[in-house]
Amino acid sequence: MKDTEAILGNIKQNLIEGQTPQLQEVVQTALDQGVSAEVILNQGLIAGMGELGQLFEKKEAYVPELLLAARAMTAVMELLEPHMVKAEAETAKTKVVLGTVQGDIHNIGKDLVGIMLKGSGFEVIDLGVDVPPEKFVEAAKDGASLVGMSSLLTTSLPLIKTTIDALKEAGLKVKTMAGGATVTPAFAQSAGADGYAPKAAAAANKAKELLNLA
Ligand code: B1M
Repeated sequence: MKDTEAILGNIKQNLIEGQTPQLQEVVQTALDQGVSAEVILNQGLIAGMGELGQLFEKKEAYVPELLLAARAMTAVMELLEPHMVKAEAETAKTKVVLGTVQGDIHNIGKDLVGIMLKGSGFEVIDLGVDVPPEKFVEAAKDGASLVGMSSLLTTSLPLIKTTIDALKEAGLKVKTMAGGATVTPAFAQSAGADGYAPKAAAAANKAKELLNLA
């Protein structure tokens, strides 16, 4: 237990310092010692990102540090992904279009949602970041059952509604789901989203619920 706490502290520290090789090493050690990918992710990496976000707010960390941390996190997510992916037959071939809305380049939460959706067996079409509404619409036309939108900025929040409106105007009968640090359940509802999820794992469950696959 003490060892796990120490290792999680080490993970947080290396993430905050943006030390990619060291972070990869300590995450691999944690996995080898039997610490679950979920604990590493939630109590190590996401907790570390949260602390870094607070330092950024207090002007004790700056954009370059955030970028280094994001790069380190993306690198170790590759190590964690195989431990998080457990395909489930009932969702196979159900297509989900996913992206971070226009004006927003934060990708980590969206990538995690993608990993969890794939882990639940969905086929994920990841459009990346800064995705304009028309790109969501184009991708959704190709047989998607659900469109997932991520937003981390107050300034990009309105683009969730714009995107949902564009999907409706195109006559697409897809379900929609929104999430990300600035999205609240009330906002998601007011934007016309069919669903909201606070976390990546919850997003996979919500997707199944919305599509009656749960
Ligand atoms: Co930015 N940033 N950032 N940033 N950044 C935040 C979001 C901020 C809260 C920091 C702060 O001030 N405390 C703040 C936003 C404030 C606001 O608008 N209310 C902010 C700001 C202001 C900015 C800039 C404007 C800074 C500047 O340039 N002056 C700028 C904007 C750039 C742009 O997008 N146009 C900017 C830039 C950046 C970097 C590029 C440097 C970097 C991102 C790099 C990258 O993604 N590759 C960055 C980072 C790293 C952060 C913080 C520190 C961490 C974000 C993160 O990855 N979190 C962030 C502070 C914070 O969040 N505490 C911050 C970890 C991730 C796992 O969490 O994405 O929330 P999150 O995802 C969660 C859930 O929200 C959920 O699942 C995930 C986990 O389970 N979820 C979904 C996410 N998407 C979902 C979708 C779903 C369902 C659930 O359904 C579809």
